[in-house]
Amino acid sequence: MKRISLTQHLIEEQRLNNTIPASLRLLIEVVSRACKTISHAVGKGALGEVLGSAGSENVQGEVQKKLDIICNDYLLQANEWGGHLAAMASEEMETIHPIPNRYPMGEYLLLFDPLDGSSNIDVNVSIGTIFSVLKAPEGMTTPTEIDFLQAGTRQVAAGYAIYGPQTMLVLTTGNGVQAFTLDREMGSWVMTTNNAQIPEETKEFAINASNARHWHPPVKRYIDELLAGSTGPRGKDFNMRWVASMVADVHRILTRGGVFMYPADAREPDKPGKLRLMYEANPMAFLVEQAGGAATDGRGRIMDIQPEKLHQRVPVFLGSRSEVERVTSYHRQD
Ligand code: P6P
Repeated sequence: MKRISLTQHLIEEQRLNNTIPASLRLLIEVVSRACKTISHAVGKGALGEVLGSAGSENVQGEVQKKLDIICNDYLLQANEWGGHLAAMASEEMETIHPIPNRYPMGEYLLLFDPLDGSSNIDVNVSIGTIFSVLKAPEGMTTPTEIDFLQAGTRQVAAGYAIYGPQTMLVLTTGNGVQAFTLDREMGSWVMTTNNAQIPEETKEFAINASNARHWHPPVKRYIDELLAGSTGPRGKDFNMRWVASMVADVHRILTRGGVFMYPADAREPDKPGKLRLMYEANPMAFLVEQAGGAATDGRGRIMDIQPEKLHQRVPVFLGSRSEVERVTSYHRQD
């Protein structure tokens, strides 16, 4: 079977389908190259002297791993000089990172979680890089945080790299979802899935069940029904998975269906869940919707949310459309 490379796919999207301009093609190529570098660093593990804590905390108050910082730097360095970006934002940086004056400023804003699931790094479980691309507002001269506060529907591209048994890049530019597997011998991304589709129905759900006693009633009702299986109102048995690496859980759902949930709960009533809107929920929601699935915060479409803060959190329910619609309807009835 003749497979095409990421480069050929992007050039065809630009030239044949006219869906992406050359500057966005360059941006995606640069990000994909940085993900290859990250894959190499992650793959070394202890041999690379890069495991363990960095002894610092990020803006989220989370302990940073050495690799969190290394991978953040890889993405900054790779994207600074190309002339395609105006600024970047990252889970690992409190404020935005404007392109240095010595480089030309481009028309895009890049947001990323450089190494999502980093609690899994030291135990050799799949982790990933998540990215989201927005256009800088017309007439913007000096980027500020406010320029990033755009709803998820304004994303022009989104994707993730997953560093697992295979290293893969999963991407959308608004024209379906394509997956590329890294051919390590050639150093190239090769398309292995074109137009990924999430099955409407599923028997698999993903949630951190250790938080069950803290869940709000709509989540508790929904999960209790799944656990009741064929003896309960759903009339069928369900299976559970929880990798605690959003990229790995979402990749499984994009591959074979399922529903992923990180709800708000009673532990911290003012905290709307754990996941961040701008560089985790929005890019994953774009991918999931482009693959025929759904993504809500329990009440409304995640991609319709008007952001107020760069690092704001949001409850996440995403995956197979029928299940997301069901759990969302339970919230609306609450
Ligand atoms: P918990 C990883 O730290 C992350 O941000 C997501 O990748 C993952 O889905 C979630 O947190 C896991 O959270 O509370 O189960 O450890």
